[in-house]
Amino acid sequence: MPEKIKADLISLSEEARDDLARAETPEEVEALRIRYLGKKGGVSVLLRGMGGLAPEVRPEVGLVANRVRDELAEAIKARTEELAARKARGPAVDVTLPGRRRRLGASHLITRTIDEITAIFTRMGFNVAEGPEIELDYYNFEALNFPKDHPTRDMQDTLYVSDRVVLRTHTSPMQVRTMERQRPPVWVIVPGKTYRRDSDVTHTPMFHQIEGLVVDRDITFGDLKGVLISFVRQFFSPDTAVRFRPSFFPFTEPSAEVDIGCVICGGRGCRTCGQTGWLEILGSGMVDPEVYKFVNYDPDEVTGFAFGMGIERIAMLKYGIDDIRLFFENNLRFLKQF
Ligand code: 2NM
Repeated sequence: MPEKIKADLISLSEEARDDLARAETPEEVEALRIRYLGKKGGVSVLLRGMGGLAPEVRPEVGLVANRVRDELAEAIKARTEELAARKARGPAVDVTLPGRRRRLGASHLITRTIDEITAIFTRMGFNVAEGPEIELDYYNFEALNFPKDHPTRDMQDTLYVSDRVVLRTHTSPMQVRTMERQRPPVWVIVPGKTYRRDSDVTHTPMFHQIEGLVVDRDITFGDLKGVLISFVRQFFSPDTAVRFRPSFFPFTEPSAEVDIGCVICGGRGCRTCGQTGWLEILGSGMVDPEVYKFVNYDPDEVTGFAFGMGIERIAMLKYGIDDIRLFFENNLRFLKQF
């Protein structure tokens, strides 16, 4: 009989310790204290059974009961302190876990195309200039030899800020500013945002251009052809077909548009090239002597050529994109393809 009570006390003690190890809050620990050590708790109930024991074995059982009670009280105190300390430490941090990877951003296809074109021209000796998008009518039209009644000046095509101020319709005004500031030789390209009142699958009100300008003694149309053919073959491919077709711009004379063999059909004729086998990619020409008058260059001393291209258009052709608006929707599933 005493052996039975002693065994019960010991297994009660073990059960209490297991429960205690699983207790995660002070409330759970308190509930266990009441269950095992309270007036109606497990240890007290067992000790009440001592009444049935022979007087000479009672001290021996009492000794075990006291030890179990003291040890449990000690374990409860330890668990309470441990939970308090854990709470004070805050949430556990496993410093051995691998770090969280940050997703890297990437340059937009338009930015990358500008960078690529800029790199081709800087390798040929061009400098890069940037300037205001809000521009005086004087630099955007007047100094570029646009007649007062030129259709592009119409409210239909140009975004006016006031009578004298426009959102630049091309980056050429910065080339006039460059010529105002420095004497020849000038080798400059101007990338940047430009604005026109236009909106459909091939036009957006804001788009990007790169224009180039070379002015020095003895610059010829042959220099223009050499620079632009070299550019086209570096940007598209070394065997791209190139042709120069007469055109007109107010600020160049003579003027030429540059076509490349259609990158879609290889020149056989398709929807993209309108069955011609050719795609127009840029405009160019020898700077009109009239322009030099505005910047105090002497047309008898210097000659030069200039060219301009739309970045979106050239990127659409290179990457086979059929709607310009895709560049501005910021749909990552589109942008991540390139
Ligand atoms: C083009 C086509 C042809 C051009 C001319 C000038 C300047 F300032 F020198 F007169 N800048 N850009 C030019 C010439 C631009 O874009 C289609």
